[in-house]
This record gives sequence, structure tokens and C-alpha cells, in this order.
Amino acid sequence: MKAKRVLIVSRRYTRKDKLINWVSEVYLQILAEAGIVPVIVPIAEATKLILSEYIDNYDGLLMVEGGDVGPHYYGEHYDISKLDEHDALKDEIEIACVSHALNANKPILGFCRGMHIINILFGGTLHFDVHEANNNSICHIDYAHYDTHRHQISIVPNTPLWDWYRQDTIQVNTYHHQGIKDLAPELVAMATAPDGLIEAVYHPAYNCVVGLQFHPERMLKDYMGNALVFKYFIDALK
Ligand SMILES: [Mn+2]
Repeated sequence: MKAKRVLIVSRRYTRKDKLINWVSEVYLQILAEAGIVPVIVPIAEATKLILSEYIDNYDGLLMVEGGDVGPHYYGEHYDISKLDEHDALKDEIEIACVSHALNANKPILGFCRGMHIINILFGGTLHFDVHEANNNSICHIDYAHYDTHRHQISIVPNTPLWDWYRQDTIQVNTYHHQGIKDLAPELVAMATAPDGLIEAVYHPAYNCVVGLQFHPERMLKDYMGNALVFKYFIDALK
């Protein structure tokens, strides 16, 4: 049987005055270990000319890191210059890929920004800054303790997230300053932080449309359930 292919849209930053594309190795490792071929969709103007080559032949889409999504995608007029990081071309390429995957009912797993995009495409909105919204009652990003900072989430019973973790509450990593404001009507919340922020969603009518605000791949040793998130996505490819 031919190996399954999963698209990952990369991220850009400037190194030595030149734009480079990157994807964290952890995702490439998890997919390749499962025999899945990660296909990196690069952020470049000309990628738009060959996008059909990517969406002609793939089995699922993984959305990993990235900056803030342009607020016009969800009908807001926030000042883009105040966003943490914004790449309009990444938005354009990634949203084209996700739209295709949704239409084709291909499995989609999105972390952080990826969950935000899922929510936006189904008609939801985002907080410009979660700490403004929650009056700093819960810290969702601690730049000094990037990898170790945790907050609790409460898991909703009878959801895929509960099946993976089988606990009412877990401690999750948290690296985000944006978050879901209005949940898209068709999506189901699977977990909330103590300030009420939705930290996990899925779409019950799709084969696999899952978004998590946290990064299970960066806390794999903390819970058995972290690996099951990826297993669910990978099983859905088949
Ligand atoms: Mn959080």
C-alpha cells in the first residue's frame, strides 16, 4: 500500500537577512515514525502557482506553528501591526489547503493557530488577546517559562479528547496570546481553561477535524493521551 501523505504548511522567519521556511522536527518525526510522509508546503509567492500539485495528492493536513491569523478572515478589524506575528501569505496558502481538506473530508489536526483556523472557517471568531479578555486571571503564555508553564483544562465527557486522556482535568502547556472568542456553531468544545477559554474542539460530522489549543507533542511524557491524539489522526488517514 502506498504511504499516506500529510501536508504541513511551513512558517517563515528571517535568518541572516533572508526569509527561510521551517517546520519543527517533532511533527516530521511523529509522522515519519508512523510511516506517514510529511509533505511541507512552503511559504513563497510562487507556491500559489503550484498549489494544485499539493492538493492533488495528499491524505490529511496537519496545522502546526504560526503567528496570528489576519483578523479580516473572521470579520474583525484589529490593528495588524499590534498582532504578535502575522504572515499574510501563510494565511492565504494555509487557508486554501484547509478549505480543500474540509471540502474533501480529509483528516485535519490543528494545534494553536491551526485550531483557530478551523474555528474561523466554520464561522467562529478569535480574541485579539486572551489576557485582555480574561483580565489576566489565567496566564496563557509565559515567555520566560515557555516549555514548562502549564494551566489546567477541564475535559468534556463523551468527546474524543476524553477518550484519549480519560481524566476530567489535565495540566497542559500554553503558548498563545490569542484564543477562541465565539465558537463556530457546528464545532463542539472538548475542553476549557479555568477562565472559560475553549482549549480543544472537534467537528462531530467529519471523519477527523480536531483542534487543540495546547501542544501534546511537546509534553508527550506527561500523559499517555498525548500520543493518542496523533494516533487518532493517523488512523483517520487510512
Ligand atoms: Mn491556554
